Amino acid sequence: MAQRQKLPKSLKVERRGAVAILTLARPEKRNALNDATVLGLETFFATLPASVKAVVLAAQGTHFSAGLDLSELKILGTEDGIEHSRVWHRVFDRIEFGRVPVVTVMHGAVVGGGLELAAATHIRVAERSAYYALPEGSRGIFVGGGGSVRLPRLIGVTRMMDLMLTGRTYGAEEGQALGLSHYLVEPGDGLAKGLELAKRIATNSPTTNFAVMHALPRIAEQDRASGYLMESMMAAIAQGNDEAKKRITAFLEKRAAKVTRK
Ligand code: 1HE
Repeated sequence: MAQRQKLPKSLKVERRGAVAILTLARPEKRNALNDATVLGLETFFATLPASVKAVVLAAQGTHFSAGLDLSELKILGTEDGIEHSRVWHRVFDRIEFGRVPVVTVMHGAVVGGGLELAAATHIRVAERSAYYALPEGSRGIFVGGGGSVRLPRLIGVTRMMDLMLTGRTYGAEEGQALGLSHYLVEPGDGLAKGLELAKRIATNSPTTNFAVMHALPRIAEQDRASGYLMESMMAAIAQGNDEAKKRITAFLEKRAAKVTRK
C-alpha cells in the first residue's frame, strides 16, 4: 500500500479493499515495542490514505507483543522517562481518537505496553492462546502507555491492581469475560475474524464511525446533563446527513438488510 512516509521494518502493511492490515513484525523480539515501532505506528495512522475506512492490527510470531522494549528503557533517566511515556500517550491517543476504527487481533502474550496498545484500539479479537499481564509490577516500573487511564475503564481499578501487584495473568476466556476482548476465536482464526469485522465497520457511514469513536467515549465520561446535550447534537448531525437519509430510505423501500440473528 502506498504509505506517504516510510515505516520501520517492525511494521508491515497490506491492503484489502477499504481495510488496511498493520502487522507488528518483530517476532524475534516478541514484538517488543521500541521507539522506532511506536513512532512508526504514529506515522502509519497520520498518513492513512483517505480510502482506508478501518484498520486491523495484528502481529507476527507466537505472541502479540511483549510490551515495552526493556533494552531501551534501561538507558533512560527520569526526564527522558516522562518524555518517553508522553510519546506513547500521543501515539496511542492518535489511534483511539483517530479517523478510523481499529480492530486488534491478539494471540499469545498481550502484556505490558502490548496490552496498553490493544486497549487503545476499538475492537479486540482474542485467539484462545491469548493471555494478558502487566509485568511492570515485577520489573520495578509502572505502566506508561495510558494503561492506568484505559484499563481501569475496561476491567476496573482493583483488577488492574491485582495484575500489577501479584503478577497474575488472565487467560483468553477470562479476558473475554472481563471485557478485555470482544470476540474469542480458535487459534489461527483471529485475522479472518478481524478482517470480517473491519470490512463491516468500513461500510458504516463515516459520520456514525466518527460519532462512535469521538462522541460516545466522551459522553460516557461526562455528567448526565452534558452527555444528553452532546448526544442530541451528535444525533442531529448524524441524521441530518445525506448518508443517513439514503440508508433509512433504503430500509423503508425494503432494499436494506434486516437486523437478524445468525
Ligand atoms: C524482549 C522483550 C521485551 C522479549 N523487551 N526484549 N515486558 C515484559 O516484562 C515481558 C518480557 N518478555 C517475556 O516475558 C517473554 O519474552 C515472552 C513471554 C513475551 C515470550 O517468551 P519467549 O520464551 O517466547 O521468548 P524470549 O526467549 O523470552 O524472548 C525472545 C527474544 O525477545 C529475547 O531476545 P534474544 O536476543 O535473547 O533472542 C528477549 O530478550 C526478547 N524480548 N520481550 C526487550 N519486553 C510504556 S510503559 C510499558 C511498560 C511495559 O510494557 S513493561 C513490560 C515489559
